[in-house]
Amino acid sequence: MLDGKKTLFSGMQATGQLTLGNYLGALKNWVHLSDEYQCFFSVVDLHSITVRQNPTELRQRARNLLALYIAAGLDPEKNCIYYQSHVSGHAELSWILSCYTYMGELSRMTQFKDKAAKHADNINAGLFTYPVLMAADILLYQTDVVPVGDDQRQHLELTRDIALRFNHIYGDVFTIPEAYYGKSGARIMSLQDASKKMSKSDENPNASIYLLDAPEVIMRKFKRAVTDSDTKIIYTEQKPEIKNLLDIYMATTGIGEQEAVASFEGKGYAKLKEEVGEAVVACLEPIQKRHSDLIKNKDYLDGVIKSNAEKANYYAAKTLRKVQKKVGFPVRVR
Ligand code: ATP
Ligand code: LTN
Repeated sequence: MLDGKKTLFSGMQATGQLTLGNYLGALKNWVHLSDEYQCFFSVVDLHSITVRQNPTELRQRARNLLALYIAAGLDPEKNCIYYQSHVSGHAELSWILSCYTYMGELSRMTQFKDKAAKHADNINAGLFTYPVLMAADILLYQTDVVPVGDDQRQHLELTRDIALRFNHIYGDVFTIPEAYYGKSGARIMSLQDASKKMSKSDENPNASIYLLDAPEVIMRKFKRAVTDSDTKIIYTEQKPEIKNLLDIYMATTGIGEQEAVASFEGKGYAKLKEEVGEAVVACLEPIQKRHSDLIKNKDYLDGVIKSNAEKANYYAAKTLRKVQKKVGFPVRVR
């Protein structure tokens, strides 16, 4: 609880460019939640280096991502929008929590198993302890709610287990966070293979719409989107490609299912793709405009980064001091 509001924490990695799936499935919901909660939205760059990164690209992507948070509608005066690496408490708490997390628990994490298989040449210890760092992110701010996708469910359960274990030993130190899964139906699928989710790490750039794609690129990607060989535009699980296009149309225009399907009656797939493309372009245009203004306004963005990191550090230090005292570290002489 901060200033009479519950606390919310979430973060995204700056690996790859943000997709329409990330926006409709996460970022857009964050904007809605940001009025109700005291929010911390982090660009989790410490997590990113569990996979090898090009330093210049990582720095640039992280700045783009932070600017996108703001461009999408998160007010940096009301929400704490910051780089994880600017708050050393994340790494410090992560170390302490790792001493309260079992190898067996971490070995069961499916994301670790998946990523280890995908990056067989770099199964580093950070990849293994990734969920502990995530627990530290959340617990550092005494977070009440964490909006996450389904794939993070297991990590959130582990965070709760670690917090409960710590509290059991030392008393009431951490708030026990709840997951917030949002409404279903916002899962956007790949434009090239509707059985896979649209993902920023997809190797085929035509599979994903990136938030900063130019309008003509967006139109072209929709034109090339894979569909079935039928012609009927109906909303059904049996036609996953058409369903996905309609889902995107509904999510970007706010039009309901019946009205959307009715508006495409008698029209062909080409027209559907064109109209969905136009809807996405219109939805992203104001975000892209704000993003471009922010990136150009270096002083403003740097100011936001600095002041928000200070704010995050203030709250993080409070929790960290409490934890350090509980585990028996010497008190600092002022
Ligand atoms: P990666 O490919 O690096 O795993 P990703 O694009 O799958 O990345 P994440 O960084 O895992 O995205 O997720 C960031 C947030 O976006 C999460 O809350 C996740 O649930 C949401 N998200 C990601 N992809 C989609 C999608 N296709 N539809 C809806 N929500 C999504
Ligand atoms: N692991 C998450 C990103 C993430 C996160 C967090 C999300 C890191 N720390 C804390 C919520 C709360 C991901 O890859 N989507």
